[in-house]
Amino acid sequence: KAIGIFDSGVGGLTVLKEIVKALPQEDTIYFGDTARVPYGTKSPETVTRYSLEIASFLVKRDIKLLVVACNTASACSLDALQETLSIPVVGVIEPGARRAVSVTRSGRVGVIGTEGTIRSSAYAKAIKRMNPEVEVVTKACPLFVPLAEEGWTDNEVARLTAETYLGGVRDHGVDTLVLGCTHYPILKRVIGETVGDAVKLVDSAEETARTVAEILRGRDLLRPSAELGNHHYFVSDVPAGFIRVGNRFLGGSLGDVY
Ligand code: DGN
Repeated sequence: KAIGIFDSGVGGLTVLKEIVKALPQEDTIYFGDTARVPYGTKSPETVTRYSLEIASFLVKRDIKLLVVACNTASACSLDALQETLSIPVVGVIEPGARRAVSVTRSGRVGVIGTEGTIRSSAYAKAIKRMNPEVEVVTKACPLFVPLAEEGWTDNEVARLTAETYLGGVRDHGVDTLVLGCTHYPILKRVIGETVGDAVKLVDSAEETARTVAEILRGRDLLRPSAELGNHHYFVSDVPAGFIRVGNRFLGGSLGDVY
C-alpha cells in the first residue's frame, strides 16, 4: 500500500520530497488540486469539502496513511478527515509546532505562512497547547508563493521581499522560525540570510516526514523492501504547469502525471 499525499497544488511536493528522503522504499500517490488552488482565500467549509473529496479519491487507491501537505487544509480540515477516515491522517502543523517548541531557548517563536494559515492561528494554538509559556510572533508572507513558483529564490526581488516581511519578526528577537507553508523550503536560503544565523528554521515538511516514519514504524506498516518506491501524481487541472514547477521543486523529473 502507498502513502497518500495531497495539497492545494504543487507546493506539497516539498513534503513528498522529505517523505521520499526519509522512506525511500515507500510508494506514494500525490494529488495536487491545481484547478482549485489557492485554498488560503477560501472558507474552512469549502476547504474541508475539497479535502474530503480528495481523501475519498486517494482512499479508493488503497493508501495506508494520508498526509495533508497543505498548511491551509491542515488548519481547516484535519479533524474532519481524522473523523471520517479509518487510516492515520497526518497534517503539517502539529509536527512543525512540536519541533519549534523543542528547539526554542528564548521561548519566542516566529511563524510564517499564507494569509489563510496565519489567520487560522493554527500554529499559534498548537504551540500554546504544547507550551503555554512560548510567545508566538506571526507574519503572513503571501508573495513567497509566486516567488517560489517562478524560481525567483536567489535574486534582489527575493531578498527585498524577505527583508520587508521578516525584518519585524527578526527585530522581535525570535530564536526559531517555522516555515508554515509548503513553498517556503524553496526559499530557505534567502529566509535564513534575512533572519540571521542565530534563528533556527523549522521546516514543517521535514518534521512531517519524521512523523510519518514514526507512525508507520509504530504500526508495523513500513514496506519491507530494499527497492525504491514508485511515485504517482494526479492533478485536477491540465498537468503542464504542475510538471514545470514540480520538476523544479523536486529537483528532478516527476515522471508520469495524470
Ligand atoms: N499549499 C499552501 C499552503 O501550504 O498553505 C500554499 C499554496 C496556496 O494554497 N496558496
